[in-house]
Amino acid sequence: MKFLHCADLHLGCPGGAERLRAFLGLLAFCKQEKVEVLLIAGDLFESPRADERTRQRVFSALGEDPALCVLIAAGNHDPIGPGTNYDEALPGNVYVFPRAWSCAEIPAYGVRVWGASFGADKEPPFAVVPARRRLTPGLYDLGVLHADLAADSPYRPLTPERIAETQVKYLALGHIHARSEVRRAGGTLYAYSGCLQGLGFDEVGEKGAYLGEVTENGLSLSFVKLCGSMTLEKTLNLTGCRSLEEAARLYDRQIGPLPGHRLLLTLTGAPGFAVDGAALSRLLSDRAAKVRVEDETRPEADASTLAREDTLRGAFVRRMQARIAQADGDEETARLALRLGLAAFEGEVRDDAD
Ligand SMILES: [Mn+2]
Repeated sequence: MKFLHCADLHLGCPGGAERLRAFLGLLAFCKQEKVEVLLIAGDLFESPRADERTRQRVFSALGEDPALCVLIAAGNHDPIGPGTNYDEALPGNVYVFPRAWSCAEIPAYGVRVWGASFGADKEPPFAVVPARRRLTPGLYDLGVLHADLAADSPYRPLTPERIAETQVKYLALGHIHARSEVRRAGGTLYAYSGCLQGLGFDEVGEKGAYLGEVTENGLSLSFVKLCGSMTLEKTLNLTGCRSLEEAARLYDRQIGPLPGHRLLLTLTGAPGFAVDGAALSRLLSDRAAKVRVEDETRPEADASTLAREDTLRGAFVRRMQARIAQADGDEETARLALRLGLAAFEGEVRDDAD
């Protein structure tokens, strides 16, 4: 039995066409990989009642393959209740959990899925795990829940102890947009899949879903990337650079183009010019779909100060200064060697290496 765990799709938000594309891509992946159970751990929609067009699009896509069982544990953005996204006739293969922790059995796939929905934009911790009597024996227990592992959270705080009490084999969590590794509490594995498609600079890296497969050997889990664009964090050390243009050339040599993605570039080191982050992001604007530059550079150290250091670097600077003094016409080359050497010290040699 194959299942896919996703969460926090936030469909129906302004500028969310890319999110809808990622969602449709996820359903295409389910079809291609013959996924049987899709667990959506909340915040499928951005709001309790998304616009008509988005809702129709989403539910008709979810209902397209009747062999795919879709189980939704609604979140704080899209709680269940009168007048909400889920208060209407849904496709027959789509099930939305009530507010209380309960289960849906799918004997055809040998699985039983436990879950609970948000009934409002906040939820207290869920109280009890119901006893399992009168349940069909031999089914594999999964869980799906929108919850927060922070103890004082208003969004259904959850502890590892409570997770263990659910006694499910895998608990699919939603709410936190950065995915977690798979962790264990008692006999239960659990993870946040993270959101499916990042939109801003604060949602960094690959986004996707957890793919699970249950065989006679047990459960295997792997993360699959399903997002379109990503925010990619890169660092550029500008020590030795004398101008913005030189910094842009260094970027092209060390990092290169990132078409379609968002570039979050942190500048470090001690450049020999006044860094203007906004001007550099304009200069690099065609290297990525969006560029943001964070300036963490520090003023260039004065060579005469460095020369007084009782370190390997100090010795290097003293020797290079002597060379510059003797250069006789080719001073520029010797100065460049000094700058590159200092950059190398920052990258590979500790200041206290002596
Ligand atoms: Mn949420």
